[in-house]
Amino acid sequence: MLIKNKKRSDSSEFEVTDQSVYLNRRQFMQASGVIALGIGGVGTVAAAPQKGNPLSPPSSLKSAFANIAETPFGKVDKISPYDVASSYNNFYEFGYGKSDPKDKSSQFQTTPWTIRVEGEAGKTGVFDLEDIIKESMLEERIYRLRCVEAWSMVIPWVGISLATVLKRFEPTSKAKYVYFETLYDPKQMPGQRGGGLDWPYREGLRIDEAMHPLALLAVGMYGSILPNQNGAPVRLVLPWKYGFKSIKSIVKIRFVETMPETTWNMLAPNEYGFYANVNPNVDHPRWSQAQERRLPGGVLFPNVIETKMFNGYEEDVAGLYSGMDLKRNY
Ligand SMILES: Nc1nc2c(c(=O)[nH]1)N[C@H]1C(S)=C(S)[C@@H](COP(=O)(O)O)O[C@H]1N2
Ligand SMILES: [Mo]
Repeated sequence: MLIKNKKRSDSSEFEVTDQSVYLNRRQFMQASGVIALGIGGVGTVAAAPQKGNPLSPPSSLKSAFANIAETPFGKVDKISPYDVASSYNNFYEFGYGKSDPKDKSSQFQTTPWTIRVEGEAGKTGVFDLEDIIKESMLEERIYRLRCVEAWSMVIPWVGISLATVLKRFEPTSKAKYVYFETLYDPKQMPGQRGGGLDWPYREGLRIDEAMHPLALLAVGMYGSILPNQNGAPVRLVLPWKYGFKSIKSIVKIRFVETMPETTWNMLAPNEYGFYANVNPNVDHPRWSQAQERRLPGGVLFPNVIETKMFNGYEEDVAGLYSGMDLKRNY
């Protein structure tokens, strides 16, 4: 992961319109009593597209996306415009440039989609993503996303608590970790036709991290389904960890007893740890992690801010790591 100064992010072409549309819509719905505040509050949304997201859910998911519960997560942050979140991406399966994922993923097939569940669990097998989604109400969570490359965004995700989904598979007492895998399909994913990363992309979490209430299994953003470049149709979102832990386009979940191999850790263990918790006090060997560029930013307004411990979620997640040396377990 090299830091590239892409012109795309340094221009004023990222308009603030989406942001104001988003907030106005929300304020309007709150004022009119259509959506309630607080956990369990339910937004009834007439029809996609919503909030700057031009995509519509497939007909089988229309009702799921029409009933997205609002949550108190992230009300303080200014949401990044949809155009930025869906055009400045890391998804190496579609190329290494920031605009490659958007440019090269338009034909990516995401329906039907199944997830294979394996390992230390009572219920294993192949599950339809649609069935997984339909068993729970979708909720919205506005989270900060901090890439290890020192840029960040604020994204309103739509999904289901990861714990809720994992518990349905009834992990056994031997399930100390959870391993995730992205689709391997070089025909559809041009980046997989070459080297670079050891495909498929792999990630993993300690089971208590995976069960933490902040961990989200996301199937949408900005009120509708995920664009392909953001990891359609299903991905992790772990806001206290560097972005690379939030694995996209998941096809496999395996409950395991020992710490699994993960893509970036295998590639460069001295640069990317298994934990990868956002930590301004532990620099990457090649750059500082003390600050970040909050996108969108330009030449005149680089929008550099201080990076916070655990990306600002310290109160929520510090307990997961009590007694651990975070300089060693980076
Ligand atoms: N399968 C897969 N998942 C991935 C990546 C990837 O290259 N392949 N990139 C990661 C990185 S480095 C980041 S910062 C986030 C970016 O998510 P976004 O494009 O939705 O902002 O996805 C993560 N998940
Ligand atoms: Mo990243």
